Amino acid sequence: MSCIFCKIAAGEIPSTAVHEDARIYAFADVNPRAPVHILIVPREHIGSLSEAGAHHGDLLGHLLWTAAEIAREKGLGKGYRVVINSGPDGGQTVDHLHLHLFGGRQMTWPPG
Ligand code: DGP
Repeated sequence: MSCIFCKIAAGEIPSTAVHEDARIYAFADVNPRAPVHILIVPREHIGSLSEAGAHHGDLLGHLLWTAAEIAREKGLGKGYRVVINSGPDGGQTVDHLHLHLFGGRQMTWPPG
């Protein structure tokens, strides 16, 4: 297993846990771009959103719902942003599907 997010989700590499259950793990981003910047990953290795299959629909929904749940726990009542970078043009740098949850400041649009 060489994937860094697989190792983080398995506890083999230290991280600051925010939330976890049998299917997913959420932790603080090492290079935060907002006062709240959390990564939410499936424990199952899925390389990117484009590699997710129809059978992952429930898992994808659970990842999104968990982002909203963490946002509530973090008091992000004024709003937040959830981002999935997919592939090189999408800006994905770690090849394990992950959601970014950003909050605690005004977001700008369009993203870069
Ligand atoms: P992306 O560019 O969408 O693939 O985002 C990858 C994010 O992962 C980036 O914001 C930095 C974060 N990251 C990379 N390596 C580590 C790590 O070892 N620990 C933590 N906590 N975050 C990491």
